[in-house]
Amino acid sequence: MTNTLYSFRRCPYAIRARLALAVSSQSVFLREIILKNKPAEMLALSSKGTVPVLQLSDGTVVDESLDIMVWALARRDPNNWLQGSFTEMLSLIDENDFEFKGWLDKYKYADRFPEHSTLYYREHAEDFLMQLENRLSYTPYLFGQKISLADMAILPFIRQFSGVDKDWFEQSAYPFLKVWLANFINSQLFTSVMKKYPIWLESEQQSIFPEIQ
Ligand SMILES: N[C@@H](CCC(=O)N[C@@H](CS)C(=O)NCC(=O)O)C(=O)O
Repeated sequence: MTNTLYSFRRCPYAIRARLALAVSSQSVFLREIILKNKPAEMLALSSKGTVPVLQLSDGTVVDESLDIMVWALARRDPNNWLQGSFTEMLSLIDENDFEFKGWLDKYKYADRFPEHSTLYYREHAEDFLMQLENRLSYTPYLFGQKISLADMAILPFIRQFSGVDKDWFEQSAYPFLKVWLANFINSQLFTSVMKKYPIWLESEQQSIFPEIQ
């Protein structure tokens, strides 16, 4: 029996989980879901109703994307994403998840938060971008010369930010961040985890992820 991942293709949390599963070659049955119509099987495993959810073959449920990343990399970490200061990486990822993501959502869905303007939300989100730009002006990746857990946990959110207003992002003053993001988006790893899967229906055959290269 193989592990099962409930996923949603465009969700940045699910993307980061798939990145770690793919790099560590942890094979899963991928169940692509629709957020508006979550399968009962997934809710029975994790009642909070967020993706990603990983069910291990021994029944263990891992329903936080970062925990899925760490679980996968602890089994196999061929590119040493876990190398470096774990505490510092977690602290930056925390800032991403608990501060930046909030501003990103408000920037993206500004019409749902009419108390302030789109510009206001974007400027708050930019505090985090500036911090990343500063780091990337010294080294090509957030924690040095090579990709780490922090890059892969944060990049899907920066990609989402860049897509809210592409024209604005393209002319924005974040040269190092833009190169870092472009390298990620053009990477084989990212392309491979963004492959489209049919929506999972109970009766349907299972999709295997990652695909054997
Ligand atoms: N802390 C969770 C957050 C996951 C999350 O919020 N995922 C979003 C999709 S990007 C979700 O499932 N939202 C529930 C919904 O929209 O109903 C994690 O890291 O896995």
